[in-house]
Amino acid sequence: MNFQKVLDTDIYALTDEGLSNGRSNIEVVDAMLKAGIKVLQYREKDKKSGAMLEECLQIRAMTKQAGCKFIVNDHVDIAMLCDADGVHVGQEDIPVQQVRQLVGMDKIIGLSTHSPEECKQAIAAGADYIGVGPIFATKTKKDVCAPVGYEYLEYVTGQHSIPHVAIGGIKLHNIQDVAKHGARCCAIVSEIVGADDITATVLALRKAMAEK
Ligand code: 3NM
Repeated sequence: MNFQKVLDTDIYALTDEGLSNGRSNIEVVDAMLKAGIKVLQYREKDKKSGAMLEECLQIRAMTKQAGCKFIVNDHVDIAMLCDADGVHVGQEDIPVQQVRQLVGMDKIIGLSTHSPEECKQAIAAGADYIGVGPIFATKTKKDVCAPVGYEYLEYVTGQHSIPHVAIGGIKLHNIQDVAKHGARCCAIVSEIVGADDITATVLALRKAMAEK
């Protein structure tokens, strides 16, 4: 698989039912797919594994039909059971090499990184792409480090060819600036799942990026 192609899209959408204004993940994903989202991550921190698996099986079927890559956050077992395209892990989760032992070469492994050191380690460990953030302050992720601003993003885009996705506090009002600083793909939670009109918001985000 050409993993660069995986992130060859403008918007990487993530779920968060708690921020979805009373809508279910399934409703939100349906709207995201109607807006043409091509990479989607299932990210839920407070649900039981059984409920997550059930949702992921449903989302897998929906994303497959829409030609959208499906990545599961943290849960390697759920990613494998629902035949997701990949799994995304954080610095304190199961290390990339061990995730690779479990999922093999055919699945995408993404790793969150927050510094040049973590970027280099991610490449050495064989991550297929990295998260670069938080670009701005965000309340969506608990215990996240201070914003890395554009400095770290520019380091990654300038020094490395690993596929990367900018994340953290990216909104309609700043996405164009993030793109101007080199991000080719932006990962977004609250601005999309919390929007009244999810489809219109995705289209507006996409337009802002394209007009950089
Ligand atoms: N990871 P929002 S920041 C899931 O920096 C996540 O690794 C981050 O949510 C990182 O778009 C973040 O609502 C939350 O700010 C992004």
